[in-house]
Amino acid sequence: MDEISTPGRVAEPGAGITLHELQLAARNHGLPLEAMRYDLTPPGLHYLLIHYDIPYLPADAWRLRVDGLVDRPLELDLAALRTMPTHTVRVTMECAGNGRARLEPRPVSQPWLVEAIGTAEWTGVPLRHVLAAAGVDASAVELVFTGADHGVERGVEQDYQRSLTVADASEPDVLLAYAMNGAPLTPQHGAPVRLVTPGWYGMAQVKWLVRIEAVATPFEGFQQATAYRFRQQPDEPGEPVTRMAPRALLVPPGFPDFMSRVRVVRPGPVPLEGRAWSGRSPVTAVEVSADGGGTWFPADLDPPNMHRWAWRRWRAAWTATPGTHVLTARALTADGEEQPTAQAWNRGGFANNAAQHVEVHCLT
Ligand SMILES: Nc1nc2c(c(=O)[nH]1)N[C@H]1C(S)=C(S)[C@@H](COP(=O)(O)O)O[C@H]1N2
Ligand SMILES: [Mo]
Repeated sequence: MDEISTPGRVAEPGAGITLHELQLAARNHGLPLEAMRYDLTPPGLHYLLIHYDIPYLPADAWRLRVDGLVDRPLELDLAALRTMPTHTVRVTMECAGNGRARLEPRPVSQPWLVEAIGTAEWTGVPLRHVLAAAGVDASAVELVFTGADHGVERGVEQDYQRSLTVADASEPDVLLAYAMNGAPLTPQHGAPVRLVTPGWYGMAQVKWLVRIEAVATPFEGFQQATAYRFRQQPDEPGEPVTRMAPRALLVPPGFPDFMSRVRVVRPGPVPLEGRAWSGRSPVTAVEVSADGGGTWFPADLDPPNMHRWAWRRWRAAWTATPGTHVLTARALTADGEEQPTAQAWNRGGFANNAAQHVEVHCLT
């Protein structure tokens, strides 16, 4: 029983990742960063994060219950959902734990470096249409979303559940998505229907959605009130993790060393490119450094486009000289938020958007 009631912990200084963390990392893979060249992440390359097991949920047996404080409780099957108005949104999604493995001390959990990202076009029914059909009562303050997956986490047995305020849930781009990049959802991404909340970290985007309940008081479930809080001490309530902090990443330049993945380039011009995004205010500039953050120069950002919630490509020119270099990039947003070069530590290891460092060896 010890195994299943272990409280959240941070690793001893210098301790390597555990076999439990390796097991999580093998199930939940990241985006190979070279795939950031694609505007839309090809199927199978989008990162994955699954707390428990992928539930077996055949599409023809699936039902979505909408109940609680509503005038007309609903039970929808996939055919009923598909008769409702559809909308497609391009969304860059990132796990709130992205960057966790670089924190010191290291919170013990899924050990992401920087690769827990992906960009997909999600198609489905805007949630507000379903809420209107059910008639959410004025006394409701939140909607609780329940997935079909079940597990135990730090001793608490649970279905995966998250909530949104009625206002957040009614945003026009919040979807009950049944397609990803034009194809039915795959089992690992939440088939047959998941919630998509553009701009939010991944934990809000409940997969294998089977129930939406309108409730009169803020939801206090595990994934809302215990996990996904910014805390320095285990016993403080903490602030909730919500929207994605700004981040820029480089498409790895040159070619990799197999084991270390250190990059190798030849002397001369090396075109740099990458992506930048924020779930808060839009990214308006990216800066690049070739000396580990000592000096910065501006990158060229692709023109703003219609995809408010998707990453933007940036490019920069760099001339490599023999030796070792540390490339880094940082995103800046319209409201003046600057991606930090130092990490902001918290016990859960959330939202560590410290600028990425890419070690490059230039041959002679
Ligand atoms: N039902 C359910 N929904 C879930 C999860 C889960 O474990 N169960 N993981 C969440 C987390 S933490 C993330 S980061 C995203 C990952 O979505 P993806 O695997 O499609 O990239 O799904 C979210 N939705
Ligand atoms: Mo996540």
